[in-house]
Amino acid sequence: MPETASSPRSSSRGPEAGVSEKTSGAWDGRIRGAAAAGGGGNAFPWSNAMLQWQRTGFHFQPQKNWMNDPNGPVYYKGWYHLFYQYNPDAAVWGNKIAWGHAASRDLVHWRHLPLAMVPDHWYDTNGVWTGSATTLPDGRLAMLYTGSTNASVQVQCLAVPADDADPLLTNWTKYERNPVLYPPRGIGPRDFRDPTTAWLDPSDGAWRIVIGSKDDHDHDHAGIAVVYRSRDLVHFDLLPGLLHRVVGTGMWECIDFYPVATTGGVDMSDTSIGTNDVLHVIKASMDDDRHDYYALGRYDAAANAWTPLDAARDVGLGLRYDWGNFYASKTFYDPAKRRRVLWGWVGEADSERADVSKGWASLQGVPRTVLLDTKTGANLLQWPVEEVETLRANSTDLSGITVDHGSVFPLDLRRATQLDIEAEFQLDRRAIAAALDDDVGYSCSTSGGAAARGALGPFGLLVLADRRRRGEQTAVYFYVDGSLATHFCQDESRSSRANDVVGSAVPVLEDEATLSLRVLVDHSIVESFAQGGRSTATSRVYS
Ligand code: DQQ
Repeated sequence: MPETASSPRSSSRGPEAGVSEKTSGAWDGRIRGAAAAGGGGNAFPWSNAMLQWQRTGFHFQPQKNWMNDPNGPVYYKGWYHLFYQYNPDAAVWGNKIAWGHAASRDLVHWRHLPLAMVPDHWYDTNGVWTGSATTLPDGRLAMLYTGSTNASVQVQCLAVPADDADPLLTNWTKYERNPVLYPPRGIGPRDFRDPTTAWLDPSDGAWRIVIGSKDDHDHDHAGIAVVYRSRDLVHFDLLPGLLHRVVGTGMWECIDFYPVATTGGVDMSDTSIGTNDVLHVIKASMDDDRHDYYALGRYDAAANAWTPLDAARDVGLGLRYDWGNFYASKTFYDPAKRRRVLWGWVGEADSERADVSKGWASLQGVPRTVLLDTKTGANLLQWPVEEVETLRANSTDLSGITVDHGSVFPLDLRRATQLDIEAEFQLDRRAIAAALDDDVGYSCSTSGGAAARGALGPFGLLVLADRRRRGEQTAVYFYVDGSLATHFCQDESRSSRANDVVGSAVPVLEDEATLSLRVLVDHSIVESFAQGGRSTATSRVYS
């Protein structure tokens, strides 16, 4: 870690950076870090100046108040649009949730725009909830979203831009005959929300959408995904059966469903492309544990069914987008750069009182490019969109650093509050042998975090580290256990109110000689990507 961010609350605070004192094992690695210039310009009049430093530079956040899920991300006439769940009145979630709106040319610099939709009809008076954008064959847009009605029934509604010629999509018109979909028989009126982007099924040229719910008829607490067919996004027919169902997972919010190329190509135009050379991802946001789980599988459109590649890693049982704070995410296809881009909501880990005090709550993670990892064939790769690299204002390269068992390597670099760090670690052969002799299994969450020592781990980086403030630090590290499984973890216990150690095992192939990390630090967020994006962890940090 070449530089570290520290709180500007005290200008005398001396930042420190380095490999953890608790680090064990030996590695020889290269570290490259760049201080990001960032968006800056935080002109909002703070209700609490002491908390101002927590505002981010390059992670999206509204100018004030509460935000949650990303909604309807889309590229339109040269602009990226991000809509989001927003409370215009307070820094807490409320029953008058509207759609905030911002637009960008590059996914990094954002222009805040007027609210796109507010709760102003009986069918969404309790909230204009989450929805998705669909680009029609002629280039126009349609937005499907969930309305929470005056009786708190969840219904699906349609809206379109008031002026298709406006690239900023400033005004939206709700369909006059909303809602277009009511909860079907057998589904709870409050368990039917968050329609996906629609795709055209090649077999009949009609649209399909997925909506999440839960099914507790057999007391098995199953999460489910239902599919509707429509010719006009106004009239919908429920398809027989379920796209998928997983016992024990509860309500599925914010389902995402999209193809990834098995050939490694990036041009995954949309879900309409058919099933050759693709796998399909189902992502569900689990209301029970508030994490985003995904699984890879095969989609049989004719049978209206999706089957996981690996039943042991079905939706909700195995893979997560992020092992930290990341929820209600949504992807969109970017036709300008022929890539799929993921947004995810990063909530606060502090108290509601602190949020009210600082006058805002929540961030979005950096937009991430999503691809199938064709080397493993078993997971996705997530990586910050390339535009993030344009923020690198200056950089420092360090290489050939050797850190022995238990040592710390302080990186005496300039102070910065925004960092983009890339680090590579090469393991020492003797340490590998010692790990085999010495070690047993490991779990990020239960094995003692960065404070525990094994033969080959933890080793990694300390960010937002300040030795003078009682060891304030966030450890981003690897741990190789006795079966040589590699774990990627982020220890929040000395920096965040959440007090967790988050992470998971990360696949490392036999021919891979190095372990790699990319860590984005942006004032009060640490967002980390391990081994090229096979695993990620996002933490909110409050020193
Ligand atoms: N947030 C929205 C819902 C969604 C939930 C309401 C997920 O549509 O299910 O703000 O965070």
